[in-house]
Amino acid sequence: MSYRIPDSLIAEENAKRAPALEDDYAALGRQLERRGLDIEAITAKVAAFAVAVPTWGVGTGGTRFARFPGPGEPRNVFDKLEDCATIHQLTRATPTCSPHIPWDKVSDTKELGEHAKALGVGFDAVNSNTFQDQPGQKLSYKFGSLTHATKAVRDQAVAHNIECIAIGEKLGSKALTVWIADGSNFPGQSNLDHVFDWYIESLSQIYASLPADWRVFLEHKLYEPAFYSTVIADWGSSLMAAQTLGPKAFCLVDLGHHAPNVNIEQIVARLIRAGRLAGFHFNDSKYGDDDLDAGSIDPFRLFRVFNELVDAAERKAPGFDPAYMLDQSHNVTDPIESLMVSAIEVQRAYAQALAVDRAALGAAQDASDVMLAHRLLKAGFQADVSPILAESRRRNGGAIDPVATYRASGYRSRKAEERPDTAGSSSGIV
Ligand code: RM4
Ligand code: MN
Ligand code: MN
Repeated sequence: MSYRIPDSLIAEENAKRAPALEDDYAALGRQLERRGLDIEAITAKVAAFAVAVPTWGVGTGGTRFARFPGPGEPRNVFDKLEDCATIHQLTRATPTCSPHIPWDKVSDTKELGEHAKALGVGFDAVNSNTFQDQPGQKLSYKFGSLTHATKAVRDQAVAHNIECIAIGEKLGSKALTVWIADGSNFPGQSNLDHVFDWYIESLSQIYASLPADWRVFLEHKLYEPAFYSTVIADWGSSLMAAQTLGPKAFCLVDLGHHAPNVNIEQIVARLIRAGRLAGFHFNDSKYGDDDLDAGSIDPFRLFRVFNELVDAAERKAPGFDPAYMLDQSHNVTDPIESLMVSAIEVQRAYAQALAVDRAALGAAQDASDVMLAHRLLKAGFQADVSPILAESRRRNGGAIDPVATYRASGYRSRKAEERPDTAGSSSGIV
């Protein structure tokens, strides 16, 4: 039987921290009340908020230069799900995980579903992978996949996506996320117009295979691995494709997939307006698609994104139902710690956005009172909502301090004993 953190340890750890939390929560409640905000209403919303974890995130990631795996790396998707379950056990913020096929492909999908069920985790969107060649694969994706100039390669990539849907159906997923690396490295390498036609042609076939209650998430990315042009490089291309495909196609925003300084929150606002926001892959970045931990570099940007989301939820924007997921690479930290902290940072941005006095903000905007509007928005960002996050975890049965509790449990060293064979691990993005 593999090690799980006992609930009694969480209770013991929480008992140590409860008096300070109660103090801080009461003080924050009074502070918010002076601004006309009800702490209990915010806590209830935060407690109901969930963000999915990517199965590939629990393995140590790396760069094109090296990967430095830590002890007790998950060796396969069964181990990965255990780690995902631990993240949820402590944070109560990550009830689902998002599989990547074929990285997580197993011979018996039913067994995988049962394993997840026993661990208390569900499945979020399934991610297809046509950006690598797999051992024994018939045709190569070196020059593209869904938009390859050769029809047989496009057909192979379409078939892979349809297989992902079939696997996802068995696991209880309701969405397919498609990110392709297709693009070009040299001007003249490909016809910028034809590749879009092929994208639509291939995606239409995938779309036709979607079960009635499924959605397809189109993920755009500016560059990398193609360095001159990428077929679905931006939200404009993504939206054109989604609108051409039909009502089950939505545009996914990965925070790392934009040019530096782009106003991502405005992109989010536009996609909400079009009724086509699929959701997010949260991470942070400094230079490009750095896949750094969500909220570690620019928490204010994360807050600004959530400001749009809370605004949309409050005005009941039609079709607004975003899926939240983390998508990042942990090169120098324990992935479990990184994912727990990142999930909390995403919740923090949400709580801060809920701590904006929206009626006052609207009035200041209507009166063109620039400084007041800015200060009202900033008041949400500047509120230290940590007690709300801790209290919502505690109420849901999680840890007041997930990282401290995780370290106290010795989970990682237990896994190092249980999972001796790390040499062949394929987890983590390299
Ligand atoms: C890509 C993109 C996809 C993810 C892969 C691993 O840059 O973000 O969502 O599946 O990385
Ligand atoms: Mn992504
Ligand atoms: Mn990415």
